[in-house]
Amino acid sequence: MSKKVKDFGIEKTLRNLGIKDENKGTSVGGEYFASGKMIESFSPVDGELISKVETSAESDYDRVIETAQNAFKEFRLIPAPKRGELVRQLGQKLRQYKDDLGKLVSYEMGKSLQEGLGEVQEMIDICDFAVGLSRQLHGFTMHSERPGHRMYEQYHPLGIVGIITAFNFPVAVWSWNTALAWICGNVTIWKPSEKTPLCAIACQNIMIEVLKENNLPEGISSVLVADHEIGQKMVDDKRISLISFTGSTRVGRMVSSKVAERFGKSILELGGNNAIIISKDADLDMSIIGAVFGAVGTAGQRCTSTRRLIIHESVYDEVKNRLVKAYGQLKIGNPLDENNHVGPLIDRDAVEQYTKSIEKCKQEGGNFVVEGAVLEGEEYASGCYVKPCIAEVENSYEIVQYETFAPILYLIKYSTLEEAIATQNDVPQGLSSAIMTQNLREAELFLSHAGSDCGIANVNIGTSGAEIGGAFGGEKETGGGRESGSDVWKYYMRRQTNTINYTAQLPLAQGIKFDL
Ligand code: UN1
Repeated sequence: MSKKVKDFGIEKTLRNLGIKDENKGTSVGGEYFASGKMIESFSPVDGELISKVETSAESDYDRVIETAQNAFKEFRLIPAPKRGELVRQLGQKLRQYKDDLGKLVSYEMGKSLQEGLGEVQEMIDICDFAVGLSRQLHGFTMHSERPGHRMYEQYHPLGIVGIITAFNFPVAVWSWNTALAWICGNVTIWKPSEKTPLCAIACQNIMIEVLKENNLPEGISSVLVADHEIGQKMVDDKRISLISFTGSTRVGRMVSSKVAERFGKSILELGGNNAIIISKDADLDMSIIGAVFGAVGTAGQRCTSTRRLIIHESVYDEVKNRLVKAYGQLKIGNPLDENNHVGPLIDRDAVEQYTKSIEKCKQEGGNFVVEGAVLEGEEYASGCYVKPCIAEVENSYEIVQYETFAPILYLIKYSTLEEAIATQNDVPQGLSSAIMTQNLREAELFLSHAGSDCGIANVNIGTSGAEIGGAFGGEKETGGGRESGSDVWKYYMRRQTNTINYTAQLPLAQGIKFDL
């Protein structure tokens, strides 16, 4: 750990969260084991080795599945509000560990400390949400067409829920899935990103405390720190009823077809290519803040990051000039230092993607009004720090159609709102979208059937920072899945329709006669 980062108390944080110098990456609850290869987690903040993790091998995999299957038999019989109590206790622990976990997220993943803490807050919020929900897993009742019959529907747990997550939200996405999966009576197996294994071990350690304090069976919460081959096994495994996958469209396409082939269920949260339309009637002060935070927050590595600004021609130059000015004031550096706005990218591969995308954009004719650069010097020794940049482009450029996970913001000019909406929709992805306007007609058109085709459409806020209470996810190549709030819990259960005859006759439906 570099001397400068040491001052931020990371060593104590690791100790508090139970991270050792060498960790085993498979856990079925209290016990950790592993017999796979060793991986190392380096911090993009200072390039230092944080700790090592022995990954799960194939032989570990079956043990995890079997333990989970056994745990499910017991767990499904615990009443839902009691399972909610378990999630309530997890929420309490997360409050207790918020500072440490937020700091670890920041140090291992590279997002700002504020955003790391915000991510843990999302975990707390989804726990609270799930606790209430544990008493509201309602089905409908309906009137039977036959006399003396009662019809209703109920929801049952699925079994094992497999959760495969990305590096960019290394803790929150686990909690969105687990909090709902658990109140619904499922057990979970988590395969986190290999880029952020320590965040996963920290979460599991917190959950282990809850399981132990409640004397609950191992296998309710399992973790597999493993490579993509184990991920592939999960996807192909009939014993896993639901796969919740967050990641690239390329991998998501494969997950989707493989899970469908075995008639499993999947929730896919894949790439985004999110735009803000800045109208002639926009409040420009708000628009600039929303656009800059959306584009450079988490160094442009959120699925919901703002990648495109579609700006009305009458305010285009003003918006452009103000953005250039705002970008000039951005402080880039150690994300644990709250004076900085932008931290590093996750690793050097991401830096290469950033550089390549800039080159490609230039080749296609992009005009950079804020140039990009890979930063050098002592503070940037990890090699992962880049300068957020802005280019004027056409929406049709190949690079603009593609999601680069980096702070590159594209500017596009429009003259009519219909044209702006068409441009906003004219990308393969459909996660988040926004319009900045004070004009009711424009706002409503944007939200209408003729408006945004995304899973999330906002008015006068940016594209990122969705609250957990809504359903989160998107359309088209974003995969169509929904996570976290609203009635998303239904994805984690199987629906059953029940008809009960309380008469001494057996009338058949549809008026059919069958007398013997
Ligand atoms: C993601 O990037 O995968 O809306 C999730 C947001 C966050 C979640 C992003 N609440 O930006």
